[in-house]
Amino acid sequence: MLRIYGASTYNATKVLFTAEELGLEYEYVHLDFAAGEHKSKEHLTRHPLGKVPAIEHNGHYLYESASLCRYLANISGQRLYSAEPLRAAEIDQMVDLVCHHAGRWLAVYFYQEVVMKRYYKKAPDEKAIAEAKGFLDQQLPFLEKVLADNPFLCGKELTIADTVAFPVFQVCQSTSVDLSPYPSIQRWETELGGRAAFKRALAKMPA
Ligand SMILES: N[C@@H](CCC(=O)N[C@@H](CS)C(=O)NCC(=O)O)C(=O)O
Repeated sequence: MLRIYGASTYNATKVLFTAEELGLEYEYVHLDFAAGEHKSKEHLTRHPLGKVPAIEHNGHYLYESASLCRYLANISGQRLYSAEPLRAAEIDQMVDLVCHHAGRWLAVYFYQEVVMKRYYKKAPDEKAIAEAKGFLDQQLPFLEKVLADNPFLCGKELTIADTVAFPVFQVCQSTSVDLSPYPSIQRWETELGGRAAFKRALAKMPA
């Protein structure tokens, strides 16, 4: 039995998108952040920091979105991943690159321009956005080159690098991040956003 605990956030979307691409059967449990369900005693047994996403699989609890996507791919015969060490390392390095570099700076835009405004009624911190822009100006040209050469982040096939990377790009569509200099990233975004699995993942979560 697989259960995915989430909320309407891009980290939870990564796991639902991956599960949907893999065609896994699972139950989705939506936690109400406003009611503090993610900090409840029950949820702290699933995730020690009281965050989402987390999963329960055959009585075991696991957390951290990219690790969860890799685990789901592994229990599905490595679809979206690989049993071959070098290929797996190539996919892992792209997952890490998007989580720790480009994705991290995109998340600053989302936090400053959407979360601060919508939930805290505060103006964005322009210094934080300028810092994020500086790093993205260095990092997005690399992803543009990768996606100009191949349809997906790790070549010709969709992998967990794409399902982990895309949700943060998608939420940044409602920020001032300017992807117009990056036509291949935009082409990739359109392709992933149109996938039936991504639409099914989004449909699981309240807007
Ligand atoms: N690195 C973690 C980040 C998890 C995370 O920060 N989740 C946020 C939502 S995107 C959360 O649960 N925030 C609630 C809180 O920290 O109280 C992952 O990728 O799973």
